[in-house]
Amino acid sequence: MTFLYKADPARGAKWAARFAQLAPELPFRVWPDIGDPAEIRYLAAWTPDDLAETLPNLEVIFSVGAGVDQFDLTRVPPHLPVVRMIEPGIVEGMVEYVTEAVLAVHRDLFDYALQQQAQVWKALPVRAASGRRIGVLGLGMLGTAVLERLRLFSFACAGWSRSARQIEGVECYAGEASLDTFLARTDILVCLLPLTDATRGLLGRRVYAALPDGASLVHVGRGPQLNTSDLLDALTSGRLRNAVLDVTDPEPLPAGHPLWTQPRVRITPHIASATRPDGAVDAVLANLRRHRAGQPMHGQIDRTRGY
Ligand code: NDP
Ligand code: OXD
Repeated sequence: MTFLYKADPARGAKWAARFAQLAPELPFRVWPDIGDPAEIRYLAAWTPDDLAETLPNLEVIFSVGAGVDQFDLTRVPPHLPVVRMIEPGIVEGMVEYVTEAVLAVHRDLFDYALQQQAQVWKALPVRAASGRRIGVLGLGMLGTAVLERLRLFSFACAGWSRSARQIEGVECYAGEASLDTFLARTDILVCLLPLTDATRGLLGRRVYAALPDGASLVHVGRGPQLNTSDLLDALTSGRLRNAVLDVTDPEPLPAGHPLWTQPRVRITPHIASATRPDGAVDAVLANLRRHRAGQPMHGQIDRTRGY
């Protein structure tokens, strides 16, 4: 019975050390050194490629990330549970990133960066946080944690999800029919949706048109949710004021892409948050204990929903 890891090898070495410490009885291998394929019961991967089809005794596949959209689920036999990563490091990193981005927009740091380039010393009016409306697309593990932190600054917080949610201090909207109402009350829109057929291209003309004039975007979901040419149009026309993009389509964003030189766009290379190896191994081992006890694992995805 072996655990196979197939993702970044440097992180793999850290997983191996934690496994050796906490589960020495479970042999741990890093792809491509897979040993006897029949021995592999558990796989953790960013992209499993053909492994789910070719390992005869595989019982569970773990994603090393919070999302599973990078998996080709048509190549994962239907009986295999697919489990995404739920561990505290991902949440902490995302809360830090989005809080900084929202505060940067709120406190006009894009404007001050432009003023600095032009050597202009000019104070802009300060708006109270309670008068700034934050809207988060996606009220899952990450969207909820981000809103819980943003509420502490007294921002007017709202969120949108597929099914109805209740979060203290957050105006919750659910379903397609409420999207325009949610957008119309949002000054800073944060995207924390998983990539599915329903969310691909969602951040496009229709969303930008429904936001108030001069709204800003913080995109930390997945690149293909963003319609880049609609975003460029919205920024050029002034409909959207600023965009903070941690994810783009394609990734990496190629040199010469027009987004690189937009004065009101800030780009980071998909680093908003990352799984931390120790937390990841702890989460995986806890799930293996649940799996062996016949209990549901935390983060098992629903393939019909795609997340
Ligand atoms: P969850 O699965 O916990 O939450 C997803 C949320 O999105 C849920 O509230 C869900 O609604 C909502 N949702 C899904 N589809 C729709 C839809 N069609 N319409 C409305 N709401 C929808 O995910 P996480 O919070 O853990 O992560 C979200 C995403 O963040 C990940 O999938 C990944 O793409 C991205 N991510 C980005 C990182 C980065 O570094 N940039 C790092 C980690 C994650 P409901 O509550 O009804 O199910
Ligand atoms: C993730 C990511 O899904 O890194 O964890 O984007």
